[in-house]
Amino acid sequence: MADEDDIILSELEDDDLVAQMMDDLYDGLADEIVEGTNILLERGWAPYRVLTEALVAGMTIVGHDFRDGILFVPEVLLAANAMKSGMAILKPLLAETGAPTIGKMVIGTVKGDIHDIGQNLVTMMMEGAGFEVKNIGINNPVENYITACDEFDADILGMSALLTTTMPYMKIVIDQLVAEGLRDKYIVLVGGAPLNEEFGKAIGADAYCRDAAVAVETAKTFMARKHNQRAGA
Ligand code: B1M
Repeated sequence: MADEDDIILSELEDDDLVAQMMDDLYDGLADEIVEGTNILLERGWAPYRVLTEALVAGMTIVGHDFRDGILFVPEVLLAANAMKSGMAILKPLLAETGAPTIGKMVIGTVKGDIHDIGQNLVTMMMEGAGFEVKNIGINNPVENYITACDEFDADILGMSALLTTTMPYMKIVIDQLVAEGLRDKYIVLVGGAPLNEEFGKAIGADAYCRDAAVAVETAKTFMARKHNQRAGA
């Protein structure tokens, strides 16, 4: 759009720049997000503030509109990609400044299933919300989950399945956690188009997450409970 081309990000006041970045994130404009992120950092914003007030806040709007059927997968992937471009700048700086990590999650698609678009979206949204995520990809047998959770010292185990034939494999993973005495060590979240809440309960997961925005909110809720339990112990 001609009007948009006329906007010079570096000439905007902080509030207007952040609002513009949210629009640009919504529109999946990665170059503009990189520019806006660098401008805020140059103006002395802490990396964590840029992440939360510009990128995460923008992605929250995207997540809501995705949930409400206003945005669709291609747009959301572009927005997520734009967010990743900003996050790539912030990631090393956040590590330096020790911004708080909300929690650590291992996520992967179960054995026999190669769909990964949804779980990649969940990964990006979780990272954007302040979680550390180890994404172990597709077609994961139970050993992959258990090894990754152990090595990564995960709080949360996330599983994705898109096929009615592969979703039962989630129960195999959970049963193995129980057999090894590990079930209570991890918050188990499951997701994927053919699942529902009843299925999540039936296989012994802590929660079913309808979409990436719900996954973030659910993970935050469970992590808060975990911290409260520790504090009360
Ligand atoms: Co496939 N496929 N596919 N496919 N495919 C489906 C799933 C299907 C519903 C299409 C259809 O027939 N209508 C159907 C399944 C039918 C069923 O089981 N009931 C199907 C089939 C049959 C197959 C094959 C068997 C086809 C064949 O070969 N004959 C085959 C299986 C391969 C295998 O896995 N072994 C197959 C292959 C493929 C492609 C490779 C071509 C491709 C995948 C590419 C890729 O992922 N890299 C593909 C695609 C793209 C689809 C559809 C069209 C789209 C899936 C998708 O990416 N959705 C799909 C139809 C559909 O779902 N409408 C279909 C977008 C994504 C953002 O949504 O993954 O649901 P979703 O993720 C959401 C939530 O579910 C949730 O958050 C995400 C973001 O909001 N979520 C989680 C997901 N995982 C989570 C984990 C969490 C939390 C939330 O953990 C905490």
